[in-house]
Amino acid sequence: MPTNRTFTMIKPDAVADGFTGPIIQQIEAAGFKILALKKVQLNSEEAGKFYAVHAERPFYQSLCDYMSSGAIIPMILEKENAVEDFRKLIGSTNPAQAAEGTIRKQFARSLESNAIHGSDSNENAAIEGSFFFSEKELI
Ligand code: IDP
Ligand code: MG
Repeated sequence: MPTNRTFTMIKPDAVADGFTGPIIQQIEAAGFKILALKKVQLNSEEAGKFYAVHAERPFYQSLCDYMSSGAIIPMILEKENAVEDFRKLIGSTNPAQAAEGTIRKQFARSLESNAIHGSDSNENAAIEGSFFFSEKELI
């Protein structure tokens, strides 16, 4: 994936809470173009694969249960400096510490149920994007 792309998922809490529309509105208003988007539900094994990098962390099992508990909206986004700018838009992992106006501050329930994912590097954006989408699905 080129360096002007990032990968995101609206997580089960935010989808269930009816925040899909407001979150996508803020993503587009911030200048990101949606190249690919779908609604899916992972099973716990798939969630475990996606978060394999966190397998040794104490919250791993709970994170996999949460991420497979309901629908998610994965997307591939395009913008100059996409990875860094998107991490700024979503805010800190813990919504209690996220800056005012960030997506996590506005829409997240908790540290675990924090509304949205954003890739942390160009390399991970490519890996995570290809977990959900093939090149021909990017328009
Ligand atoms: P990030 O999503 O901001 O990159 P990571 O450290 O990569 O944060 O953690 C991945 C996800 O795992 C977080 O978005 C959150 O859903 C969950 N998580 C992170 N730290 C904790 C924790 O201490 N307790 C419970 N869940 C956590
Ligand atoms: Mg992360």
